[in-house]
Amino acid sequence: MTIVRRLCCDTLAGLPDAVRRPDFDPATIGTGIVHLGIGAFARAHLAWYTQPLLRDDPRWGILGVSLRRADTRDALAPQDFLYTCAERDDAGERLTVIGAWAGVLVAPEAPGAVLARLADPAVRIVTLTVTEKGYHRAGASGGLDTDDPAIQRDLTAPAVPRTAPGLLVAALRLRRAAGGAPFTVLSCDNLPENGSSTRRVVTDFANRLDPALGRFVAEHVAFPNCMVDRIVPATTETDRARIDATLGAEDRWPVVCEPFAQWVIEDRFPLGRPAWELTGAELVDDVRPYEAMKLRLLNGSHSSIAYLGQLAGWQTVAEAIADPALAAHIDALMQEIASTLHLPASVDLAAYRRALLARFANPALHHRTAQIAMDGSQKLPQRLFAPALARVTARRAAPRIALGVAAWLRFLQGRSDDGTALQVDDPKADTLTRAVRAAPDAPALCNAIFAMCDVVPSALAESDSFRNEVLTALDQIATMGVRATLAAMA
Ligand code: CS2
Repeated sequence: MTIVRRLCCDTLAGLPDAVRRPDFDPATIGTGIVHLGIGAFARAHLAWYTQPLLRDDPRWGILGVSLRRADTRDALAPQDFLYTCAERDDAGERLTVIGAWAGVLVAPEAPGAVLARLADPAVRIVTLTVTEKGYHRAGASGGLDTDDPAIQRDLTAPAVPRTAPGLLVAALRLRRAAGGAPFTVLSCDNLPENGSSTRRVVTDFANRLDPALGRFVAEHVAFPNCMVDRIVPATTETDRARIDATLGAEDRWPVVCEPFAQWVIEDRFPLGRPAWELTGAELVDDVRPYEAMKLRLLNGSHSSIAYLGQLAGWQTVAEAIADPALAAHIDALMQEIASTLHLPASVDLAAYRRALLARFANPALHHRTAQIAMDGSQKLPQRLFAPALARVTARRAAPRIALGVAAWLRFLQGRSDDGTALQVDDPKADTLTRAVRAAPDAPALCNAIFAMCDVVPSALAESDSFRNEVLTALDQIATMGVRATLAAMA
């Protein structure tokens, strides 16, 4: 019988020399940050930026909180919360063992323990990656969705919350009652003005419970905006097996990502922050221009590739972008979107676009189009509808954005170009699917989805020119399929 060594503090010293590892004892770090939603992205981004600072300042260790499942805690606890971050491209793979996590709690199992940690004055920042839907916003730019059953539940049982807004408010209430300073809330999700959006839902939630608490949140809690970027596809069994072979030890929960990473943060942390500028983060006064650039160019392209790819049968982003007509379309899409951005002179937009095309082509990442296609109703407002509206307002055509939107509508119909069934995974899946089924033809489909003003801004829905561009694209995809449509546009 072979005895497999498991990655943990005891086996760390025996790993191959090429594997980078913490230069501090992971067992001794404190908890200065609590992170809500410990998915692959935070493990490859927040932790990767924070780890190199922990030797000099071990107070900034991170406590992870899962809002739903126990799988991350169950995999990481026997590993002393260590795991491998594998940065991959065609030049190879660089492994770093991350030891920045002080532990992982599972909120549904132990809401009291999570609140107790959030109330601890040593915790100075709460970071979040709970995905777009985890904020429970009413529509793209709106406040808290009080019709959402999860929010209604938390409002009636605020001491044992399950949602991110509910947890933040319960914790802030405890800190206020104890006379302590509130933590800073740092959203690391791909929302427009992610800090301000979080502030809005948290303040709304607090106001509903107690207007004095609402005022406290509005006046005393900092919600800096930030732009996060790193492509981190879901880890596969093949990734795990390859990483185990290199480590010579078993790691049940590694993350795989590209070498590139970017983090632009507004420097508003009343209780202090780790010296993230030393590990490559850019601290700025106003993050909005960077955020719009990233959400529209990277994520807007990603969503377009995802829906076109799902229809055309391209399973991964790299496979899709290897098609010259798709690559030409994405390049043209980025040019169309670029005119909607207002960037500081220091940003070289042409270089940014070129770099994106190279990042999408990374052959070592298996970033599934199906993964990116999830939650379109939550993603498209900031990725495609916002730049489309900016084009329409400037009286300019937006055929490339319209093609991405048409691909989404077609995707919602649930069949690829060769008839394969497609899975619509979206918090609004029921409403979307019902609207699609009830629509007898393409104009009716477009009308039904454009009438959802919590998804499509009404000013855009009212634009005949944009609607016609989407209908033209829908017609082309329906008659020729995605590959021929792209070829005809190239
Ligand atoms: C992707 C993002 O899944 C998605 O919707 O577009 O996760 C993307 O990979 C990251 O935002 C890159 O920073």
